[in-house]
Amino acid sequence: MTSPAVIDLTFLGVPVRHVERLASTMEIVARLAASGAPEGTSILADEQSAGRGRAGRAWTAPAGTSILLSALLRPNIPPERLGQLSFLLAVCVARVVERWTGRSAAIKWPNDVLVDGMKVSGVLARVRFPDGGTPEIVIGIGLNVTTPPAALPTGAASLLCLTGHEYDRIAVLRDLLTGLETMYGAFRQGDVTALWREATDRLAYVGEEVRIVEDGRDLIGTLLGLSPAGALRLRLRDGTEREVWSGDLVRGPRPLAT
Ligand code: BT5
Repeated sequence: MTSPAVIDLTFLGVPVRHVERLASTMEIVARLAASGAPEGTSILADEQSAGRGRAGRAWTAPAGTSILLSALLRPNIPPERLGQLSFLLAVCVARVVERWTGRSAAIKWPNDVLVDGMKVSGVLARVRFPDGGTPEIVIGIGLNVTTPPAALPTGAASLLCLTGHEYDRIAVLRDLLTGLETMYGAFRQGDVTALWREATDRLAYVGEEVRIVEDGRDLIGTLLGLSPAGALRLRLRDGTEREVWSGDLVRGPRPLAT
């Protein structure tokens, strides 16, 4: 890891550390958390050599073209409310994408921000209960800002791809951090009704038949929405309703191409 520099940004009152290159911001913030770092500790990287998604997948981004951020939260809230957090993060990112591109941004369960079906951002929230009490959460946000189309995976887009404009990554990040602080204040106070309504309104593929894939098992149903606790609500083909907590959503009932 190159040594961290402080940039002119704070998150929850703590200066954001800026690192040119590291393995994964998730890993470094988790390590700082384990050594007692305060809430708000955050790292922005220009480049990751082992950027992570969920379930062992990779997050890839050419150097200096995207927001690669992790931050530490220690909310003193009951564990059953934590399931909402990744959607609330996605709402913050969706708002930023809309503000900077003028395009509508949707949330694909469980953690993608899409414009016209293309993935512009992915968010993560890794939760631990180190002392059995207050949760320790490392959030991760990858947002493609000035990534050229040819450098993106299939089905992905950046702010630049969406508008053709150049962007100041730090200005976009400043806007994102302000939104995250406001959202987190509401989340800590249990005052998320409006944010939750927005998460539900932004949910992609509502009313469509989708396939949820997890560990090779498929569940097909019509997407009904989100439960108040953060599960995906599906109506299965036999008419029963099911709440789903994890997996990958594939649009349409067809099997995945191999
Ligand atoms: C996610 O996982 O979408 C969460 C990604 C979180 C990344 C941030 S970057 C800062 C922090 N540090 C980390 O190491 N991670 C977090 P998932 O739903 O599993 O999606 C992963 C999939 O997204 C990959 O398998 C690719 O198909 C796709 N993908 C990879 N890089 C992408 C990119 N730059 N833009 C759009 N899609 C991408």
